[in-house]
Amino acid sequence: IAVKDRKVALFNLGFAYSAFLIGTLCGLLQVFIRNDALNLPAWLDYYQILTAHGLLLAIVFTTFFIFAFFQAGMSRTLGAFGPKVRLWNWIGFAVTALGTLLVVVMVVAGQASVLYTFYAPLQAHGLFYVGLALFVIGTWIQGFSLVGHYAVWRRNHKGELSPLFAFMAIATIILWVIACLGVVATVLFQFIPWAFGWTSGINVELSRSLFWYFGHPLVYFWLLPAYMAWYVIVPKIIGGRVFSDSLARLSFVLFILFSIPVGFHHQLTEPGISSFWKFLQTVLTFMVIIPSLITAFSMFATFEIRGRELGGRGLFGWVRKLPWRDVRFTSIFIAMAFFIPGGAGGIINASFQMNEVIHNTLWVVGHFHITVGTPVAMTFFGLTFWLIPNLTGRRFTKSLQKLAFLQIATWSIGMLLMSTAQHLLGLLGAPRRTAYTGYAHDDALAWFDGLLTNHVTMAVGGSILFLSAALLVFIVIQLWWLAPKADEQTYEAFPIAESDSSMTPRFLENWKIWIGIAFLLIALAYTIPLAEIIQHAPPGSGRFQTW
Ligand code: HAS
Repeated sequence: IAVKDRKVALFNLGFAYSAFLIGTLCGLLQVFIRNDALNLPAWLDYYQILTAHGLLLAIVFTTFFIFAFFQAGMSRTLGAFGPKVRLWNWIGFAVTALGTLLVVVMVVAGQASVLYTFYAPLQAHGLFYVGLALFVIGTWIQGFSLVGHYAVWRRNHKGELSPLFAFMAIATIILWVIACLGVVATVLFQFIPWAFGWTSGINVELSRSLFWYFGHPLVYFWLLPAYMAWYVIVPKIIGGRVFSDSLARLSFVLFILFSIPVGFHHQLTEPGISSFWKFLQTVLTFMVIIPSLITAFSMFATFEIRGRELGGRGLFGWVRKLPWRDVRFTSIFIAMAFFIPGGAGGIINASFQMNEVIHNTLWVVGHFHITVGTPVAMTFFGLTFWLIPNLTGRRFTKSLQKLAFLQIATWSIGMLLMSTAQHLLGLLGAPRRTAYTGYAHDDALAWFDGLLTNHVTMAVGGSILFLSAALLVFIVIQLWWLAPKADEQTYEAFPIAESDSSMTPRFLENWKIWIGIAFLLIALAYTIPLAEIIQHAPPGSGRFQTW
């Protein structure tokens, strides 16, 4: 990576890990509150901490990390940034950071305890929404400057497919920009006027629908960079190659098409949307499972081919040949393994009728801790172990590698305990997002007394997770400032696997086709139901719903 391009990536990482430390501390407080072991002082609110926890980890940590990864990877695969691209990356970073600080100040001030999903009828101070708008604009500036870098590369390499990393980064940015249109619309036209008192009410159903138009693809904005690591980085670390260049590109294209017109699967219990449109979006949700199945298949193929190259025999002999002692690989492998139950849980959630059982219970919290909280987060940890040394020129020493193993082991155990308890408690009816966990009823309290179906188990898992997070931040600080400087031989390279694109159809990189089809699907899934929602409570009708 060009030396001049390293700094902006490092600044993004610095923000990411600061948010990570505070966010995980808020998580620790959460599990103790739910376990009734902690009573908050009057000036601190349960929902305030829950909002901070969700925002700092799910939104701030992920987004800043993702842009650091993209900036480093785009510079690595397409060459050094030009001065304009570099400048716009910095401007974008500054705007994103400014928005984040404004949001955080409002949450700390107790003016924005509206949870990370922030849809109506909960209302925050107007400046919270201004902060959100700045955050999105900042990410767009960073995203578009990377698109500019890519456009220059394509102009200079007419007729060639771009490197797989760059292709995937651009696909993710396209997904992010289209997804944000929903949240931008609700923040600018609904929340800001409402929160500053310029309008008397807000169409609640519309705000929730626009939020989830954004909220579901948001989870793929987190997942796709992890998939980039799985497809492009992991094969290099294990000494192999990308299994299939075209399959990898196809799966990313499918995410652009199917990850957006599916938001209603978060709203299956809401009466303001008719069943037909919920059903249609449920079907489309099942389509978005396919690229993940493609990814699972590609990963197994990559591992098996490499394991056999290394001499593995028999049905599973190749498994033993994989480089288990390399924490850069092992961390990401465990992350992948967590996504098998994580993805299965998602399929349960998306099944229209079964959603009735789990909606608004702790099950959902369990689900997202084994999707974004482990497959995504632990992949990011695995990347951190070499990305920071790569950017700072320090060594990932043997003793730090041992600590890294301890860190991923504790994260895995903590998450296993916490998320299993959350799933099971959810099935027994424990609600999410409330400090009143037992319905103050003896029967309900008795259900929650099992070994795993217990808020104490959840708290034990949560505590191990916080220790693991603190350990990770310790490793990050070492890799940034304190580890010995690397020389030419020990310098951590940015691993990019070879991907044979000679047989890959060129149309896979024709973005106009995919963006066009994506908008068609969005129009199909959303036009009529959104029109109906607006019709039920048109602006100026006095029929805005505020509770
Ligand atoms: Fe989800 C709720 C449906 C994936 C995150 N989800 C949430 C929420 C979050 C979230 C944060 O339909 C809560 C939102 C809130 O606050 O209310 N989810 C799905 C479906 C998928 C899915 C169908 N979710 C994710 C991912 C997330 C995420 C990814 C974050 C990154 N989700 C739902 C639904 C709800 C929901 C409903 C609403 C529930 C409600 O009522 O509130 C699919 O994308 C999943 C497909 C994935 C697979 C797995 C493939 C496996 C792979 C691993 C291969 C492993 C290898 C290693 C190679 C089919 C790729 C081998 C190792 C060995 C040991 C063998």
